[in-house]
Amino acid sequence: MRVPLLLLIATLAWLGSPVPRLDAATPAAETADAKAERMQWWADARFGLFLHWGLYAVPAGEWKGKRDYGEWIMEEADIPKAEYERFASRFDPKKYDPDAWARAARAAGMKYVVITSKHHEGFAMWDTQGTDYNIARRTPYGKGVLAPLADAVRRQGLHFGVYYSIMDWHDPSQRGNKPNVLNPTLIDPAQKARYVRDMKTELKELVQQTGAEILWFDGEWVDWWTREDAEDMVAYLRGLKPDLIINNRVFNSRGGMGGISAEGMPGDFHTPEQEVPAAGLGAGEYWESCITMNRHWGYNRHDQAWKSDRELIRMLVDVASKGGNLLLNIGPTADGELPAPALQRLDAIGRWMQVNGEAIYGTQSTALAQAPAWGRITRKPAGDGQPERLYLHVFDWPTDGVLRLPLAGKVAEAVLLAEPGVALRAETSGGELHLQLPPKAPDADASVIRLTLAQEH
Ligand code: FHN
Repeated sequence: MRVPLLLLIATLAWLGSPVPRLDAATPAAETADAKAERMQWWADARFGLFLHWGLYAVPAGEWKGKRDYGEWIMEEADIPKAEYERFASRFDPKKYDPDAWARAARAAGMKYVVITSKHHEGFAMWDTQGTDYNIARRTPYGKGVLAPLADAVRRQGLHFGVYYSIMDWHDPSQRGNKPNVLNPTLIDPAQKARYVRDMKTELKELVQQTGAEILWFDGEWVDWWTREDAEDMVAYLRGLKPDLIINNRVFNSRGGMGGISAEGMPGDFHTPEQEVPAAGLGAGEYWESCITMNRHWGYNRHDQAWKSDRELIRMLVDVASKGGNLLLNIGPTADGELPAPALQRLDAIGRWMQVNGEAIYGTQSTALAQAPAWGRITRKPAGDGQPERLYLHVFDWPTDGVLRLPLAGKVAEAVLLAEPGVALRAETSGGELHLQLPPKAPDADASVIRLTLAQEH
């Protein structure tokens, strides 16, 4: 069977690049196939919503005349613990409507939601036995916000996960490493065992009370959190929920914002932050780029640097074309609302996904050495009686009406997803496929062509 030139390039590109591999959760017990099965829904999902919500939403980015803070405001504005705790008395999200948030995520084409349960500030967004520094005990709202969101998310058919910071600026076990510097924390050796027990109490509550399917660790760079601690935590969590998906930030291995761990580190997926890797990581490597919609993770009322609809749609395409997931972040307000500009962008992405979602969900990277000049390509391998399909995401519509790509295989059908009833003329010339396109792109942000490859008999 002739392998299409495009896929041959892809395979050679991939084989040439030694790729880091994360450890299966329990190396002895889980095979690569078993991990692939456990990760399948997550890998097919390709697109999720990240929510950074905590006491930092009360100051909303501003403190003593400075306006560029986010969720690090306690550290960056050097707010003493006792003063920061007083934000809790002002956290009363009366407008919180978890069903509305879940509907917005689903309408955007998102398949999972990850929300901060406890950020570095140490404030727990649910009624936990692990610390009384929590939303039920310290705020006028008087109850947790995570389980209601988890239930709402599942009512929309989506998956739910929680973010959890290992570093905790508030817990008495930890202190800053210099006067007025909280990050990274140092731990009091006499309290580490108690703090880890409290972590396990809290994480067990989160798994059992919210049904979380993803544990998104962060704040892992503290030097007192060892690989042994991480592997003990993974084993503990696997014992609670064997199919739990845990990111690579369960241990300090991501090497900064690039987020890619080296061979054999604990965790299930790599976590590039505020960036998309230049190329895919190859088969069997799971990764997710977490990116803010404006400039801050936590709500900042002055931050109007919202990414455009086009930038966000093309970012999602770029990530999927490299075989990754996009976790797109919004910081809710202290009142419990998602900012209007964020909702507008979710709506725009959702309208694009309604037409083109099949070109994102369940697709794989072609692992091309580099993307075509006119856009990106995602791929659905043959299976379940379906032939192999390539999705050509055209950002720059050809002025001469001919789209060219290095593909030697025979094409059974070429259609625009926006006009699936209209077959496009496809010709092979000099090892290239030439597609005759209509004069106007159906979608200026990204128009998608589905190529169904002929099955060799
Ligand atoms: O310090 C955090 C930051 O506040 C934010 O939560 C991001 C999101 O991935 N993670 C850490 C920085 O890598």
